[in-house]
Amino acid sequence: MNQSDNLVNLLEKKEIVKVCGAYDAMSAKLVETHGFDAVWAGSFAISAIHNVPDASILTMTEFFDAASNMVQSCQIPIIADCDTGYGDANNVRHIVKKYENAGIAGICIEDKTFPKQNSLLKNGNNQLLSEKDFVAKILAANEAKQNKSFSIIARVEALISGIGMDEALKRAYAYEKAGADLILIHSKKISPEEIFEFSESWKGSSPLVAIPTTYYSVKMDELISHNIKMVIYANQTLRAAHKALTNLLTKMKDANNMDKIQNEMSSMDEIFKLQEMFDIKSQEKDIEEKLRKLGYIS
Ligand code: SPV
Ligand code: MG
Repeated sequence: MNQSDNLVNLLEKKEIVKVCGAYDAMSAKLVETHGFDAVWAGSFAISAIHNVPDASILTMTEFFDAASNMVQSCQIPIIADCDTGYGDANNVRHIVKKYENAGIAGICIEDKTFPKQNSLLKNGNNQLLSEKDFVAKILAANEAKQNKSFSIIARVEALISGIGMDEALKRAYAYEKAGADLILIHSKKISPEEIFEFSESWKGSSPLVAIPTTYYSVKMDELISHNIKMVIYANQTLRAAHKALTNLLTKMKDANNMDKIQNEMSSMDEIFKLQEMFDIKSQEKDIEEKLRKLGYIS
């Protein structure tokens, strides 16, 4: 079964699909080994590891490469955050083909203008694209996908831009009608109230997605009882990695030896295990055996 089908199955079977953000193949693998359902290849985290702003600075190619590397290292679905779709409906048509062919399970596009800025930036630019132009992107995405399971997530930024609940709902219905498979309703409030108000008003059939970064105290059972079908923990892994490195480097800089930092790092063996270094030996043996059978080794 391909990963698009897998993601659709998860949405059908699970009360809530738990997605965790990653920024490269290793962090994606760790997300998988810790039991999450899917990986979010987020633009904030991927921009951060290139040390550039999450402001449409990296190109589609760089985001695509990051998500593709995750596909190579994982068995669980990868959901690619494609910002505004890197252009207009023509660009979206192209990325759907490219991402679907690469084994990515689905893409998320948001209804802001290009270049976008991260939605959680204080005083950031959150100008909305017209509903019509975003609907055109969703229509193009739908036409381009080969497998109907490939998920098109339409991200509604009306609450982020401050334009209000009515506009958020109106747009969500329009995006569903145009063929969006899921609706991501984003908020930068510290309480989940506006997300719950949205989900209680929502009469559409597309599952709802939430990213509780600012309203992090929200409980899983509250999300479930408020009709949220997918939760994305978008950037915690990136922020934890940043903090761990900062702490370690602070200690290392003035240390006379490395005794005190040993407990702050994973062992070489743990990394060897993750990167399947131990398999190299058995693979070499296997090839040796085959070479012997072919008469190259006596
Ligand atoms: C991301 O993780 O890149 C997102 C979510 O798009 S947010 O940072 O909240 O905009
Ligand atoms: Mg993003």
